[in-house]
Amino acid sequence: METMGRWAILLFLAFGLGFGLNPPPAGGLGQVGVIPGPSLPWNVARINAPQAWSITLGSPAIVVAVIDSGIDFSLPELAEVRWTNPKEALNGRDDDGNGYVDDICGWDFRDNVPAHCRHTPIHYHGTAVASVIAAQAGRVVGVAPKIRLMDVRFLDSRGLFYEKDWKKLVKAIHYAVQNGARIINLSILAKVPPPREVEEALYWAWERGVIVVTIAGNEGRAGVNWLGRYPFVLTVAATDKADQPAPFSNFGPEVDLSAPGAEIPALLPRGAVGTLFGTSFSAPHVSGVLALILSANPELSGREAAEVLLRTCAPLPVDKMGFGKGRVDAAQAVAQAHLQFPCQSAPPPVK
Ligand SMILES: [Ca+2]
Ligand SMILES: [Ca+2]
Repeated sequence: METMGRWAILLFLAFGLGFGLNPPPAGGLGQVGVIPGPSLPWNVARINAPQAWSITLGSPAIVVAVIDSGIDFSLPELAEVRWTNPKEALNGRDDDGNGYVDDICGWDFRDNVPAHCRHTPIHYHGTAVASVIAAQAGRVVGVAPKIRLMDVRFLDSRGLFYEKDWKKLVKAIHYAVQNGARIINLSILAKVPPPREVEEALYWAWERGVIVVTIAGNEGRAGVNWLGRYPFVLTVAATDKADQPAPFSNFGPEVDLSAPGAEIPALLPRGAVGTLFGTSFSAPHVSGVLALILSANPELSGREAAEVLLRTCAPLPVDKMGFGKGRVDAAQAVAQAHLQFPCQSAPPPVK
């Protein structure tokens, strides 16, 4: 017998989607590090990412897994940040023995094929999330434009998932951790409690030093959705252009910190630029800053990186509680990650 719950699992919510008028770039990639004004989105400036870039633009050794609806890496701003599996070749065999044949650049858990072989259309959500984390300068630039993004598709062509899909999420989390991701961006939510296996997978990731970043939800209410209620994930609420809590953002004691989530310019599949709203687009700012922290100091554990992140948030100028430690600040976070651990710095001069 079917249950209501079977169809009740949803997802992220991105609303007010608008498509920008920016045409595709006439040339190739812009030069990362010299960001022309029009391509520096307000949200990336607001979290002080350009100041952090004087220390690091991100390291290719730091991998963020985007468990989402798939990423369009044909876009010039994303082409070079695609994670590739160094131990896998395209030959019909599972060269690295990880259980996935020819997973040269991630896995599509929706179609159950290598990410480059997917056959169902991708929803825009994953590409937009990826763009906020790591787009290289072009029509927009992301927070950490020199890291790598692992494409781990979970959501279907409409951006949805259902109760029967929980096992896919567990596999996706395991895949990300076992193949070297240090951060997992999970801009998805569910209205019903996930099964125990999902909780165990998230805790398993945390125990291995992988930081899972997820969302508060978009109903403008006290209380966050799953997966944001777990204590061993970072749960992100949304702020707006005025550095105020976004009216649509959920909030509550489960929220760890906040990041811009309203009027976010981001790339969409096939190359349009959208203006997006939702905590789905707040979380990737946090994933990007965590990637910068670990790029500045790869020796930090996941827990230490999360502590630096939370310690350096800018307090929100509001009385409203429930938005965590405040708005993420890339410059402060990276400066602390870089300087606070002298073992990573040059040795002190000999007396
Ligand atoms: Ca493999
Ligand atoms: Ca192979």
